[in-house]
Amino acid sequence: MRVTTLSEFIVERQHDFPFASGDLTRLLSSIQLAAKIVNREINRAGLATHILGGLGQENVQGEQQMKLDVYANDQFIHALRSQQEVCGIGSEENEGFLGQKEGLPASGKYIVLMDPLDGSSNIDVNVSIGTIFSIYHRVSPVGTPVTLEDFLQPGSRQIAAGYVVYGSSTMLIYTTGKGVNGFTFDPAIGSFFLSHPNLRFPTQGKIYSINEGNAMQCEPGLLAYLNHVKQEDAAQGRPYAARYIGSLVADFHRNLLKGGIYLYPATTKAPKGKLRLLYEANPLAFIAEQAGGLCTNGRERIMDLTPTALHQRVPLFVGEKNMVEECQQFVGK
Ligand code: P6P
Repeated sequence: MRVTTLSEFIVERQHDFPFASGDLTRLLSSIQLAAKIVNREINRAGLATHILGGLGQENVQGEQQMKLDVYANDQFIHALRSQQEVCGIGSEENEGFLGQKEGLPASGKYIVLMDPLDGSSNIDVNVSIGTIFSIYHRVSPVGTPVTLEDFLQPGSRQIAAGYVVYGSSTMLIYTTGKGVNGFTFDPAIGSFFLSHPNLRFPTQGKIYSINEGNAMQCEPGLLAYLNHVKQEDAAQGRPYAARYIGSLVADFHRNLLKGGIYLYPATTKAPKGKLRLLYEANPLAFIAEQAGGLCTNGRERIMDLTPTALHQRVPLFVGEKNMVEECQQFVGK
């Protein structure tokens, strides 16, 4: 029997949204198209020197903007705008949200938050990178200009979230609140195929992912946890394995498939953590919980937090349920 394509899967599952008139289907399909286009450029990046290396300018985060960052941002914005379902976009690459001034229709029912190319500093060393996206119904009336309030919704109100990991193969993983499904891209056919149906964390993970170079800047409880995971205890599967790629989507994806926890705690240099609540923590939290895992900021459930700013940072503890609960015994006290 032929394997289901992502396009077929999206249409098959649209009955999960009894009131949707196919608009979420069209929205997800536009994300799929942009992912294919970005994937092609990433694969050519080694050859297409015009697209490698920095633009010599900084993005709103003050980070060196790689040309592929800008290219990916443009492609996702263009694809989302063309479907006319989205009234607003918040992106890591744009200081303010995009709305009707940028050609998005006030008639759109959805807003999208995205990190179009996370981990882009890894591009020129050929390490896997990713796109992360998060979708909400707007809260302001359809037909009116999109507002900041539409973007500052708690993660628990997401209607869909996903990521693309551009690695040895390119995969798109997403949830609409009915489980997590993974699709692998076949470049020979130009389609994503359902390769990882109903993804769930393995029951007891053994991998921990953290930049241990920051350990001396973290709270004592975290140092105690990092000591704990290194202690020999065969019954509990310790010492755990340290795995850290430095590319959030790649680290998260490996931990989802193999069983692990990803930690980016508050440090003295980054007192609110480094990662972004709206377009990194919340979408990964939605996926993690749908896959049987947990996601906190060390104290509270990430998806319960009410955002106050588009680019706000949070500490991130995300992964297999038992590992996050074990870590919580040490941190956040
Ligand atoms: P550090 C990449 O810049 C990123 O945003 C994530 O993809 C990654 O997990 C993290 O930062 C790495 O940060 O401080 O360990 O280099």
